[in-house]
Amino acid sequence: MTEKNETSRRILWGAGTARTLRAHWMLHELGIAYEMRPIGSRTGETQTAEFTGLNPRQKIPLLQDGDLTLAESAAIVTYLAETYGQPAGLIPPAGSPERAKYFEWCFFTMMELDAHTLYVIRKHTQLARIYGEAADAVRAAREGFDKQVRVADQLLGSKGPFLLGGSFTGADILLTTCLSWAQRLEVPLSATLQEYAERTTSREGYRLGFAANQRA
Ligand SMILES: N[C@@H](CCC(=O)N[C@@H](CS)C(=O)NCC(=O)O)C(=O)O
Repeated sequence: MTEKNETSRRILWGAGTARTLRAHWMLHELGIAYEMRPIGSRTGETQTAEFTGLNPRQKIPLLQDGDLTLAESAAIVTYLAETYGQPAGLIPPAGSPERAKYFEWCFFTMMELDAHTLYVIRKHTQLARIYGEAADAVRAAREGFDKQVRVADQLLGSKGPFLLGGSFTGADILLTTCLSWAQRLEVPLSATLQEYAERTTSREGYRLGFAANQRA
């Protein structure tokens, strides 16, 4: 797999959002070179013929790694960790109980925190001009986020320092980006979750990935 690292052309499409940050962050955790196409969301740049040809979903992030074209931020983070990050412990070994827990945290974070609650809040507040006002849905989503994220809060309060224990993994990238997103939406976080986010965002990979994720 490391030969691929040295020879294939790697291009990451997308910048400027919590979801694009996930891919930039993992690439910088791995320290592997890539080209950037920092197209933005809601700019029309995901609708061009060139990008639509690559991703008919018209969504960022999108990774090209040699012949592979891959959408979905959690899939990109997991693919990169599996292909290039096992020596660094960025994902547990395939088939292990720890890998099963890695998947549990990834799917939980993407579904219960990203899609079901944070994005619902965003849709009916910051994007209300498109999706409409829906105060009840926003209230329920805030409560839902609070209830669901408590699972991470309890685990990190009693174990940690990362979701899977001693090793920082792709699952921490997904959770941290959701926690930062929650803070931007003024959803309160417990002291344990704030300390966790301070720990994960103090990493060099985060600092470099965050800088790469800025749109000029
Ligand atoms: N589940 C997808 C969601 C991707 C997504 O919705 N991306 C948004 C930006 S955060 C997007 O590209 N929207 C299309 C646009 O705004 O043009 C993932 O995690 O990658």
